[in-house]
Amino acid sequence: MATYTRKNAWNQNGTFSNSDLLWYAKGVRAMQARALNDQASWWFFAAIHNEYLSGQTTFPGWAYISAPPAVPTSPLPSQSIRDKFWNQCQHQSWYFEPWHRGYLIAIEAQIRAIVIGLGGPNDWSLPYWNYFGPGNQYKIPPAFTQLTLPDGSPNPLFVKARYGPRNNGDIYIPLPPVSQDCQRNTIYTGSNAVTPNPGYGGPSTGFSNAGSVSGNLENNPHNMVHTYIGGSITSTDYGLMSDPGTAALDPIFYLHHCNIDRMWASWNAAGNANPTSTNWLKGPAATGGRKFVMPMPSSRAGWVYTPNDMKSLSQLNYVYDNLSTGITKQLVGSLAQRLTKLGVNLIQTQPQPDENMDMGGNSEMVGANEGALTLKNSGARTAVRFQKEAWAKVPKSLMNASVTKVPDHVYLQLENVKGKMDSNVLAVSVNHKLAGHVSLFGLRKASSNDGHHGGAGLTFILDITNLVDELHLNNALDADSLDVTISPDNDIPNDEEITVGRVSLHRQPQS
Ligand SMILES: [Cu+2]
Repeated sequence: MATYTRKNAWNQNGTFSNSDLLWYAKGVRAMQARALNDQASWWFFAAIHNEYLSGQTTFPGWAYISAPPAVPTSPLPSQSIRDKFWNQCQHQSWYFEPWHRGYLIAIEAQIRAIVIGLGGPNDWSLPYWNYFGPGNQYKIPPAFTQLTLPDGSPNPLFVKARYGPRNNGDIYIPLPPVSQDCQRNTIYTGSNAVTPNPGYGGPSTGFSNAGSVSGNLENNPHNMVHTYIGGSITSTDYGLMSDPGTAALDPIFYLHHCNIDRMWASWNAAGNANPTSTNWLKGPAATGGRKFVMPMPSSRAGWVYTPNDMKSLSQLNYVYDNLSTGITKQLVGSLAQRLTKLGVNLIQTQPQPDENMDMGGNSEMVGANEGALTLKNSGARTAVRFQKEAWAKVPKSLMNASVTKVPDHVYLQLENVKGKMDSNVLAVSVNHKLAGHVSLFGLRKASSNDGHHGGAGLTFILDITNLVDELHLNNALDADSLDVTISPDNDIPNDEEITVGRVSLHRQPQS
């Protein structure tokens, strides 16, 4: 059934000798030549993802973006067209994967139609940027950083506001902290021995243009790659990729998402299942939310799709030339490793059942800090105090560890993180050991009062099970608190504030 093959953008060293990239550039140029209110324009497509066209009187308002690209802010399409198509992207949600798959199919169809019209190959397909690939592939393909095409005309793939992880215009993905560990997860929504909360694909939500908790694929690599590509210089000049309301203006956006889509396909190909609940399959429209709908070259009215239509590449007309990520799932292996470390004799090991627990379903809060924290450049430090009785179950479960009594999982939660600048990554440490990194992609939207959650901000769930195991082995769990430090990767400008509502600690029993 497959007619189209999406290939690695680093073929021919990621230069314009790779004809997929050269035709992409020509397609982007043609879409950029169309007006904002043309449903087949570059600008309209970026607004389908998310936009800052009205009510924003400074950057990231689209009128304040420094060219290139020169972003038009008029003529606006009618209100009904905007309500139907714009601000659809699904984030912090189990719809993240299927919504973006349909979005890629739609822009690929637009560009393919242009390529064919210009006499190019009629099977042109969107290339992907696999930053996890060998050699130089962690760097942005060079075709995106040159000022001109081979014929000397301006390169539409070049974007000024793309600053990179060191904010100096050098665009690459730092590995680690960006990783594809999420590919080891075995549950789309929920958790088990190898899948930390809230699961690979994200928490069950309704229509979620800006939400609260990202799934593991969305959190890392997706969100991390966004903020590392975008970066920032000041609070009034940060990279387009750093914020969902400007991200799809940068042509690298679609190659990044193509890789995320490839990872999802790879995860399914490894035998992991998508949700089977009708709420997921039918999408938010089935319960009164908006429809997923895209303009198509063949249909001005738009193509309506559901997660059920997107759930497997076998139903669609494209494939990836390569689905390997170099990560294999090790369900029993990683549990065995944990138990061995805790001194459990594994001789009678039986395979663990693949439990599918809903996020937070059986978890219990076992500690918290005093309350809100403000993050400055120097970061923030807080004591997460144990709630004695509840916490006592954690060390107890560790002491009683056996093959049939798998000890608790422990999560640290940064709740209701709010602010206006998405272009940052926070490093979180517990008792001076790194617990993980989180990207603030989506922070502004999630913090604004007109957001769907009324500005609740982003919440991050860090799996600190191994760290707590380590403390237990070092007899360091008899203190009355954990010491948590949060350090920003990028400077937080003086006029900006990032707040953390609360830092809390949770246990999740495994048996
Ligand atoms: Cu994205």
